[in-house]
Amino acid sequence: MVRQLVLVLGDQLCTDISSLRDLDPAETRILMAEVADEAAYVPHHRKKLVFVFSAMRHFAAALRAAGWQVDYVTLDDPANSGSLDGEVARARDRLGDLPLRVTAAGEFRLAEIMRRWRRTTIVPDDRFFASPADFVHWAEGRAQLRMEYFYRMMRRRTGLLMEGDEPVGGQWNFDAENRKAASRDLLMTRPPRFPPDAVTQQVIAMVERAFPDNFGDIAPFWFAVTRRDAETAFDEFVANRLARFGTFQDAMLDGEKFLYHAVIAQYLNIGLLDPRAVCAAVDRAYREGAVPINAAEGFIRQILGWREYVRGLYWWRMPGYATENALGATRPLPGFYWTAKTDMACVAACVRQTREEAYAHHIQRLMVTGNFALLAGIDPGEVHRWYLAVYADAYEWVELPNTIGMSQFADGGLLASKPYVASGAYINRMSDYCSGCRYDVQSRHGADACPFNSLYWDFIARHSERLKMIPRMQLAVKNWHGRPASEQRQIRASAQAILDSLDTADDCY
Ligand code: FAD
Ligand code: DLZ
Ligand code: SF4
Repeated sequence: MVRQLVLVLGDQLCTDISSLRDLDPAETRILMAEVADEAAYVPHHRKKLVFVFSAMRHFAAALRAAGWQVDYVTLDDPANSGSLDGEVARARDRLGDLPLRVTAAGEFRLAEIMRRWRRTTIVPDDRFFASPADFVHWAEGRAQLRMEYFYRMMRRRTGLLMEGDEPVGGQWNFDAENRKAASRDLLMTRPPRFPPDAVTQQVIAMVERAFPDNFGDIAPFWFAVTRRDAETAFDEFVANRLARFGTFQDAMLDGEKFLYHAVIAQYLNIGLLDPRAVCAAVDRAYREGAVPINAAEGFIRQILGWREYVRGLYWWRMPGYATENALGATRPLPGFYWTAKTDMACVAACVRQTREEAYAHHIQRLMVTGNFALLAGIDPGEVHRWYLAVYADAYEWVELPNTIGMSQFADGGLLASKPYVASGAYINRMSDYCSGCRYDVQSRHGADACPFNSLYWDFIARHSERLKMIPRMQLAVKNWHGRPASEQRQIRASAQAILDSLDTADDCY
């Protein structure tokens, strides 16, 4: 006899999810539902929609094969109510007024909806190394939060890359070795591709019908949609690309979308990969001598450090965090974030690849599209909704702190010790975009000057009162004030021309 209903959300696709643990399949009915509300709270990239729905359908099949009874509601089911509220109510109408269990939602928005559900037990999501309460315990009372100290605490707690109480390799962080630019003669493997099976093809047809106007290419669709394939993708990364992950972590090459990155965040964030297993495998690869310490440490820091840190910060600071705007930025997001129609070769390349793959690596997000938005004073809420929509790995708990905190400095420095702003010189050093650009990366003003240059100095000038209080920005502020007034005027006039054109042009300037 069925005694309880368990709702499994689209980003909870693992059989040891806390809501199912210790339950008897004979007494449990699992509910999974593709609903319009979740598909449309931001205009998700179409590849992301195919990925989530196909992974959900494959997971439902895996649950059934393991003996569970699953009610699965497709998006195009005529009876579909369009919301998780509605689907829980419909399931209770069908099955009787059963008690509901669900693992806590990853996003504040949905957690608030779920809090209102009757006869519902919300079980903590323990797929993370630290709980939200662990983070608050660590953070509260600290004058300043820094990821590095949280990360060291997590290394000690997990024993990852530790020798007793000491970090392996004698230091905690090898970031200084991880800033090499890539060159064209580097050989790297691409992430493995998984051709769409019949289930995925059905989902593709459905998403094409239901979301004809959403941003993003569906084809070629090559993401893994099962745990087994996601594990194959991760194993390939460890075998072929991890060793150089650290060294070239910050590099960008035109046309090379993935470099030595893992391309696994989309799998981790919906449950197809387990962060503990991923970190353990990388720790092992280092101890077996297969990869150097700067690669293993750099990688584990991203997952054990950054990923956990931003989640803790999110739950600690929500709901207010979503609307923070410390720099008072109000300009609308330029149309070229959707069309890629801009002469800035770096921005165009990052937006194009985002449209093609629902993927850009960290430095493209942070130092190209994010950097431009910050320099140009784009409304951080608009920037946030763009990042949440366009990446296959985007969920608010991880995207929001990265955007509001790390990228846009909209929290006033809670997450980042300084704004991540840079002129064209940084992009030129770390990439080959500038050689194919119509702008001159060496010029600071004039019609052909790289927009990142004039906007960078204009940003420093606009915010100099605030920036001079930040030790790592003081040199830039001093540099600006040391420039001749005539040059300052020319730079600011160039910046203003760019900003004016952003306000008036629809898709380019
Ligand atoms: P790799 O570079 O190979 O890194 C390995 C793993 O480390 C990633 O898969 C990811 O799980 C983790 N990781 C790395 N950096 C971060 C970080 N800063 N925060 C949290 N986890 C990290 N990541 C998301 O998972 N979802 C998002 O919505 C998201 N939005 C972002 C928005 C902005 C503005 C910025 C600057 C970064 C964002 N990130 C986000 C972090 C990071 O860019 C992506 O995790 C990474 O690019 C995913 O690609 P990958 O799997 O190849 O990562
Ligand atoms: C991202 C997503 C999408 C696009 N669609 C669904 C859906 O139809 N049904 C569902 O259960 N989950 C979906 N998800 C994942 C949810 O948005 C995610 O569970 C919440 O954002 C909480 O993290
Ligand atoms: Fe980007 Fe400026 Fe280089 Fe052009 S010159 S690619 S706009 S950094």
